[in-house]
Amino acid sequence: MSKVYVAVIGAGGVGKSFISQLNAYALRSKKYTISTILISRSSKALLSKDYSGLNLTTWESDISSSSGVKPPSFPDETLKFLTSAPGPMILVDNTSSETIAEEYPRFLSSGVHLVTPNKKGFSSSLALFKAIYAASEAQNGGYVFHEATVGAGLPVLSTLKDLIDTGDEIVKIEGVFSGTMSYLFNSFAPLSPSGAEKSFSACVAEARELGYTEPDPRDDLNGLDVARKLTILARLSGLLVTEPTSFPIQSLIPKPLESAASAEEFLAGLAGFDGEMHKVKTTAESEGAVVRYVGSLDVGKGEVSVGLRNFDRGSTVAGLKGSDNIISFYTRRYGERAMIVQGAGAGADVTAMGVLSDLIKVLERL
Ligand code: NHO
Repeated sequence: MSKVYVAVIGAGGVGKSFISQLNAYALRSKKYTISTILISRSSKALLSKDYSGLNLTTWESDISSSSGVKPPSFPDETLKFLTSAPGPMILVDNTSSETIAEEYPRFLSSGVHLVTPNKKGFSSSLALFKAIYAASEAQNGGYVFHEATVGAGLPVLSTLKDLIDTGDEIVKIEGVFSGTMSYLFNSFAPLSPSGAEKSFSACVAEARELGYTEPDPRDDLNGLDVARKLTILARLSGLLVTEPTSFPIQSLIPKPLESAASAEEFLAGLAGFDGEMHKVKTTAESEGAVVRYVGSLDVGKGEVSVGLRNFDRGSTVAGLKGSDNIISFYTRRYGERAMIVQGAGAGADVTAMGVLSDLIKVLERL
């Protein structure tokens, strides 16, 4: 059995689910002994100072008890602790912290492997993106995998890599990349309307109550989450966009509500703009189409865009259900019919699955 060490930073929705999946994997693995030596939240952490490993069944009560200590400082103490492990070390960043992402190159250069659903490192400045890959590809650099940064557990980045590595040519990638936006438009402009029509603001409020949106829905409606995903896909396809804001992003936040003081104030004001979204919806309907929020990347033309588009009622995008994502790869080999990846694209369990499958990829390469 090979012994491998794992450190988990961030134990919120995805982090908790990841730890539970990791525990189950470790128990059934006949090949690897996995020792988790750090679980860190913003203000409390569990450390296995002798590297023997934490108890992944009781960690939640342990971290809130006297066993929970102040997290080691980041990056210095954390890096020292990780690089002193007596075997291969995998860092799992389950936060959305930019500060942590900025230190990825240092950890990778020190031979620490990295898996993460955190989009920041790969979709902020191009310099950071390049530094991460340069550190990983240098001699003795750690492996880096971030499948869950696009489409949660769906095989989006691994599919893109396989297409490129086997010599296919990416022409265009497009689809619905946000579980929140998918849910929102599938209920606002359904393919088969049933009963009373719902206003856009009512759909946003409902999506928020069901936990599909960020606590402040503006963080979904501004389109930046989708823009970050498109930035990652563009860069991995060879289109080196400089920032996630360097291409057109259609925000669904009415200008006057950008500065609303709270999510509640925003939602209350949104009803005043329902007429505009209703018009968008009925215009699409009059053309036999439905409106959806999509991202599109044209590698040949070097264009990326994020926003509303009308889709023919018979199209696959129009037929999406719930909060599903759909990503179509148009390539030289697959042609106009595209290779399509579709399924749940948001939620803690499916995102954690993407993170764990990346960790297994690292194990298989050690
Ligand atoms: P949480 O629940 O806020 O958890 C983050 C935790 O990190 C918190 O407990 C916080 O205290 C801790 N933390 C922050 N800074 C820290 C620090 N310096 N040290 C230690 N701990 C720290 O967030 P989630 O939902 O668990 O998300 C975790 C990461 O996964 C984020 O980077 C998020 O962007 C990413 N992610 C989540 C989802 C999802 O469904 N929850 C998805 C992808 C990636 O596929 C999903 C998706 O795209 C959803 C999207 N909104 C959509 O399509 O609609």
